[in-house]
Amino acid sequence: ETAHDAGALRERALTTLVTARDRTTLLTSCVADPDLTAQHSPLMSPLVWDLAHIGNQEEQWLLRAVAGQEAIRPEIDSLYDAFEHPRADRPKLPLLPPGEARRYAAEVRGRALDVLESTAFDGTRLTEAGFAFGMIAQHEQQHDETMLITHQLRRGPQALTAPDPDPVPLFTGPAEVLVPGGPFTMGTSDEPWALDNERPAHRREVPPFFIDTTPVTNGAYLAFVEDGGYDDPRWWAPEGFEHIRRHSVTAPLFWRRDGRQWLRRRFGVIEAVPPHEPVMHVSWYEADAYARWAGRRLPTEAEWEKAARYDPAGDRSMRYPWGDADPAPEHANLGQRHLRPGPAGSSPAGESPLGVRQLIGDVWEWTASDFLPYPGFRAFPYREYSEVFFGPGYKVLRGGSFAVDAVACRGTFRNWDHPIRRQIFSGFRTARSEAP
Ligand code: AVJ
Ligand code: FE
Repeated sequence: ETAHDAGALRERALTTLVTARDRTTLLTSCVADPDLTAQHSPLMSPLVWDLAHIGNQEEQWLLRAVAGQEAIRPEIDSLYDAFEHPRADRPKLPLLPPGEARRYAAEVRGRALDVLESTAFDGTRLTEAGFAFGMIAQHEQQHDETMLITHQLRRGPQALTAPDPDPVPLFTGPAEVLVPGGPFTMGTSDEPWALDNERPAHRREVPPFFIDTTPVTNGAYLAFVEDGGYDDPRWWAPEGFEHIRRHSVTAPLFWRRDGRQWLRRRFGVIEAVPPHEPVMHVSWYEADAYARWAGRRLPTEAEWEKAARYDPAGDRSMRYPWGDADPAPEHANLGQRHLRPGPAGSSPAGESPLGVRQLIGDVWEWTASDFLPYPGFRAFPYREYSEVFFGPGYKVLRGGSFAVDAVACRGTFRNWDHPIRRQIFSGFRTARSEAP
């Protein structure tokens, strides 16, 4: 690489690390310290665990793996190993208290910025194009989204505020678009900070299909609820129906019926469910059931990516629906600029060549697919990022939510979770095969 490239990469790495830390600081200072150590939900870690885990991962990868430094506090590694302690057990661990966790993360960061200054970006696979720095910035942003989920689950008064997305005219475009059949390139081999599960690029044959122009809205989902959708086993995968019965699930998480109105709790504030906003906090089972009720189905992961990346004019896959440019605010609702998705039809500048909207940002979108490796997959740099999760226990989500930062979001980015999960910022859109 030329000195210019290295300088630009170093600048980008610095900016993304600083952006992530500013967000982490906001999420861990907008409530009092006792709220950082509290268990707000057995589904989540105490916020102070995420904070020190962010620092510990940064120490392991940037200080130890890249720079060969000795551990600062080797005794804490196992406390912050996500595989050693389930989330529900973490409040009982001898965690670093908030002040110590902040000091630890700050010390690691200070050293990491020194490492960034002195590391060449063309050495090992870990440092090539600044990968380790990009991976750590993405890791911190992913935990920032996790912490935002914890804030949503937290009881008590509002701690976070943000302006609402701009209002948009009611979307009156076509409800679905046809994606032509044929092969396209899925995944990537040349996106420098793409994670292991997005690699390598490979050709996929995708038969023609229709996909919703926008995510499914609260209003559309409410019709399913009011039609008795949660009481009718015809719409549900059997294990999904059993799950909603056992746990008395009758509507999206955080929704409550109040007479003839539906209310929801959103970051400590009760509001009427907004009909034109994408539905959120539904499980894969709920998304799958809605789609069947509507006479449709969830898109496969390959269909989703083709809708998001395929440019018929150039017969190629782009980085994002709008092209190859990094996301700007007009393209997508990302980065916790707002604390909710935009109404259906938002961000016209971000639409795909085929006219599909809001593929990136707003809500994560469940796909029909299990989380599986692409042909030629190689775990990098550690098996526990992706490989140990491959299999039928996890469904793939695509596109990112309003809570995802641009550094951790692209047309190839893959997220995954158990099909019962719904505390995440999850929505969906539906598809159907073109009639033969
Ligand atoms: C990709 C969002 C499923 O949060 O479990 C964070 C990301 N991996 N630390 C998760 C991750 C290790 C991961 N997800
Ligand atoms: Fe992590």
